[in-house]
Amino acid sequence: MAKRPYIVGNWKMHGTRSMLAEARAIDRAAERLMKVEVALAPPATLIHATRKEADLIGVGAQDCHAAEGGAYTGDISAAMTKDAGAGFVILGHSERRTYHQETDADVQAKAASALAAGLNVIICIGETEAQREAGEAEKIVAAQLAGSLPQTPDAGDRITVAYEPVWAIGTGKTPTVDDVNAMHKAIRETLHSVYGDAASEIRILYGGSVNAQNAAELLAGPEVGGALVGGASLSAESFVGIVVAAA
Ligand code: G2H
Repeated sequence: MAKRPYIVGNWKMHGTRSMLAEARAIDRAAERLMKVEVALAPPATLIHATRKEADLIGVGAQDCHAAEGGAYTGDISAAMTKDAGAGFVILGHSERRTYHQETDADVQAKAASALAAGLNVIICIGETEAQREAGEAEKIVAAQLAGSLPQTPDAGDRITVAYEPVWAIGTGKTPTVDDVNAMHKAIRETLHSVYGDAASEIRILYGGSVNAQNAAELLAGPEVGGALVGGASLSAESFVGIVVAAA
């Protein structure tokens, strides 16, 4: 059976406890919209409280460390993330790759650690504007994906991929629907080459300036399994609009 569309809110470095009202409202809407799998990734400081406030939606983290534990001041392991109430973790977001110099190998190690700790993973990949203009987008994304995927084919049903063109993140610019479809088809091919049949289980999300107005169009492609949403996930009203568009 085909999986439900998956709509994930990535709050990035936004939110204190006052934002829990938005999580509650999103949870209530999810109850009406069971055709869609809805999740939020608040900052680490709010994972536990969000899990307590929201019964129905998935709650996840935006990063974890690859090591099981040790002298890594300020970092949080996958097991700690799970213990805080997360069911999944977003890994390899372009903001982590840019501001924390995360490599594909780092993302792969984090993904292996997260799966071992019992977390599902959302692995992010995407090309820059210069790479797209040079006609290299599919090649770059395929290489990023192959280097970032954990070597665990039996975990296909616990892995999600998010295609987020770097130039579309928080900019209000989006690729054409045809470009999204072409990229998702290419990503599916890479997944099959790495995981074989298990790749069919993996949902491929689109991320980058998704909002309630453009969601229906961006989500309509045959290989688009949902959306990873940043700015528009910060208010329940706009995020629920995207969930409605996906239903
Ligand atoms: C892309 C996305 C969420 P936004 O980073 O991961 O953010 O929807 O604000 O472009």
